[in-house]
Amino acid sequence: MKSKLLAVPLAGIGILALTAQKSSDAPKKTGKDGRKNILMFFMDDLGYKDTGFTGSDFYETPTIDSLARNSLVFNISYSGGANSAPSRACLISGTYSPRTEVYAVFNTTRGPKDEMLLRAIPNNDTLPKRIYTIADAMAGAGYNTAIIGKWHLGEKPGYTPDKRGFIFDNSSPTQSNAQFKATNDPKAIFEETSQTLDVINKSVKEGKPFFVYMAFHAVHQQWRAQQKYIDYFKAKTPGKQHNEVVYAAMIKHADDAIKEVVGRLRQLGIDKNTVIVFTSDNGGIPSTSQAPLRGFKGTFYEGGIRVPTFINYPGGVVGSCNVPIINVDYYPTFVEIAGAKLPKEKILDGESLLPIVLGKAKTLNRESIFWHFPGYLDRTCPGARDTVFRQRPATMIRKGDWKLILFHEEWVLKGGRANIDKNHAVELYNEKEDISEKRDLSNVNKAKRDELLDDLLKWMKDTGAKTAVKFNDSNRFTQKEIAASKQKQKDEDE
Ligand SMILES: [Ca+2]
Repeated sequence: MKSKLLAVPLAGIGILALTAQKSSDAPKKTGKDGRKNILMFFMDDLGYKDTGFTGSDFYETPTIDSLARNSLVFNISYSGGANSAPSRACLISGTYSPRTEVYAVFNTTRGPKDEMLLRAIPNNDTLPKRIYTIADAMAGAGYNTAIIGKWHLGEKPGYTPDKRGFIFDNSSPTQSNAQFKATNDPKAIFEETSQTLDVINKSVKEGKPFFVYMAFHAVHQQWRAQQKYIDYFKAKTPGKQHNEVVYAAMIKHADDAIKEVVGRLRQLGIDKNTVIVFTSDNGGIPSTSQAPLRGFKGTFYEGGIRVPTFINYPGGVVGSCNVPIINVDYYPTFVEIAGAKLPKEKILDGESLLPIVLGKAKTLNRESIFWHFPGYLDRTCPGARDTVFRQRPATMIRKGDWKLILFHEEWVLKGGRANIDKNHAVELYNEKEDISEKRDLSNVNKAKRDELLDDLLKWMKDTGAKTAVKFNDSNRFTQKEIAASKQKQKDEDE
């Protein structure tokens, strides 16, 4: 992790950097080779309902809303995981969780171990080195690649962004309260803005297109905001749904940052040649209502994984789209925009959104999208299925309007498919008619249940998705582990 803008020496990133360097030998203004720049605003914990364009009645996001009005808004947009690291692993790898085995923040055994009915599958806390990242692909295509902000996919040597395809590594750990007191810069929003502008300016000077991944630390806890905005929202009439003053102020700061960056694109004359993507890493937290969505960050109900999203493609489609998308789709989308080539063995689980964005297609070719979480996530929340965990081991499929959740405990311990009518191993929802996921239809529409279950089991087999396993004498938790697991967990970054 680097605290200042740093051009990584070519030797440090090997062949990819050499390729990138070579393609820019002839100086040209950014984007003048006909390829679009890509600027991704990636929020942390911003829930689906937390922007103006998705319906907040208190938070203010005028710049984001204005961009959204001139963009293609994806109404059914999902994060790849229900919290930070697994979701980011999907985004950066372009693959589903079974292929990265990044399932959790910290570990897959969070919470009281004597409440866990299965032994969870171990977690990768770094993105495996074999993965050719989205930044590798974009750098290989001659783009300036930059990360600003939160990485969360490994800080060990060899795993930092500068070794994973990002030519400019401005990533940094979570911003502390102490730093805010010293700088009055909430969650380092404005420092990150300045770093983003530096990379954009540098790319224009170098004549290279850029892929800038601006991964805000905002709007994650701990909430910070400048006093003037706190005062402003204190004086504002609370909404019926939202009324969190400091959170509102912090969101407004993020909106200001985006205003500054977008303004710079216009000043530099590259706004018509820059694709802007806005989204979040996971759903919101319980302090900020996501109604009518069920659940919050950490759960695989809609409140945990549905995120506000738009793609602003100059000359592309303006409006909204109800095709379900997921963050593994950005990798192939960006690769197509860049005309990048991938290694033959590279697997991508997503599908390029570009045909939809350009108005050449109304739908995608794939039928379904998937999530896999073979672990336990502590601290239950409103809407969760469970009174102890936010999430127990599960695998999910969304196909058309339908979503099926397979719960591994009931599946493994209560007779699996043979006992499916009685063991509560699956829940089935029609998201179009029941966005709040109140009516489990698994025993009402058995044909649909079986269809989705067939597809889900096939996907698990195809991707090698591991299921949490039954305890036996050798894999039981020790009394010491069980005691340790009951210590109160502090509110740590995830
Ligand atoms: Ca997050």
